[in-house]
Amino acid sequence: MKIERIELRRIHMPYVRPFETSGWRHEGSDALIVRAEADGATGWGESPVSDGPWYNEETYHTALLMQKEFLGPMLLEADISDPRAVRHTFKRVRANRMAKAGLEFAVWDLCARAQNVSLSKLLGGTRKEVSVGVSVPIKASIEELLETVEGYLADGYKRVKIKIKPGWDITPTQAIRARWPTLLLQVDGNSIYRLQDAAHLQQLDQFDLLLNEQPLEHDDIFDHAKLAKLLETPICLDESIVSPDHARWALELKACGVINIKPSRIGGLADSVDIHDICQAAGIPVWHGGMLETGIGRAISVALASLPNFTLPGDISANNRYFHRDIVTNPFTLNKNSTLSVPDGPGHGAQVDEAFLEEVTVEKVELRG
Ligand code: OSB
Ligand code: MG
Repeated sequence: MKIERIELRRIHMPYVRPFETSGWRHEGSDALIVRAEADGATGWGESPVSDGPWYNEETYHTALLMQKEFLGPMLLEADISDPRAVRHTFKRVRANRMAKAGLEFAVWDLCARAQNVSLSKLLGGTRKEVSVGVSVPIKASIEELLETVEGYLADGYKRVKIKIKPGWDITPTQAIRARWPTLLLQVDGNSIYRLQDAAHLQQLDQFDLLLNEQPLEHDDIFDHAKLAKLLETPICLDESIVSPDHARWALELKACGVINIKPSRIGGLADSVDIHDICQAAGIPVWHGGMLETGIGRAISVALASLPNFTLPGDISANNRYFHRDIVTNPFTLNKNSTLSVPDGPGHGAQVDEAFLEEVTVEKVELRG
């Protein structure tokens, strides 16, 4: 099968609330939305990039440029009957994984729809529901943090992650733990600490956390292995794991006890499934991270998280935790047991609201085979 047409859009869509981490603050989504067409079928993907290279090296400018000048033309040349082969089509291009992922997702969706199967099924998913939690940004005060967490618990979320940084780590964690002694709780520093901070991070061990996510450098595995020996709380790697090889290296070095899988960070679903399998064989649990995706990326996440070794709750909250109005007509809603239901219709299942997508589009590029 050959792709005949690719449409790339940069959108801007405000979040319900600003999202702040140790390194950046965002008021809304600046994702790239990908539409791919072949033989009368359409597939949708998303590159959850932003205005700056804060999480990884990509931005909406670089990702759109890579898609327009290199990746899109390569895809239009390729035979796309097997979505697992897209990574080989893109192999000559170094890094730029979010740019690759948005296109690869659209091909998976297109192929699943063409075969009339769900994306979950095509990926090897086994679950009908996936467990989810909520990622809580850095707040201006402990009072505001506790109020926010209370709101999410009232919504039905049963696992909370808080963003931390020096000066906003021990105190907020302690405050949440004091108020909710048995809550499933974890922290994420987004690469703000150094190995010399080990003694400081040891203070978090007293709060019975599920994991401590990516404390050290975005590209580090070596120092995380040293830190892991000094902490009781399992280290979870996010930023550092960008390929199956990185996962293998991290496991061999014992740099982490858990891996966060985000298919956009890894450059696509095929490599994400490989990382899932590597971890499963090693007895290491994985969970599905999030990049505050729109309804398109969210449906892709839910499909991937339906694979068996996703045994910890994902950062895949319901659409209304992110957007008052999303670009899909069938948003996910939270089930009573803190889960989202896995769609069983063809493709990833997100029904795109094309009129609203047009309204939030800032820039549009068309490529033809
Ligand atoms: O580090 O997990 C992260 C959002 C943007 C970039 C990086 C991260 C996050 C989150 C949000 O934690 C997770 C979500 O999508 O709800
Ligand atoms: Mg993270």
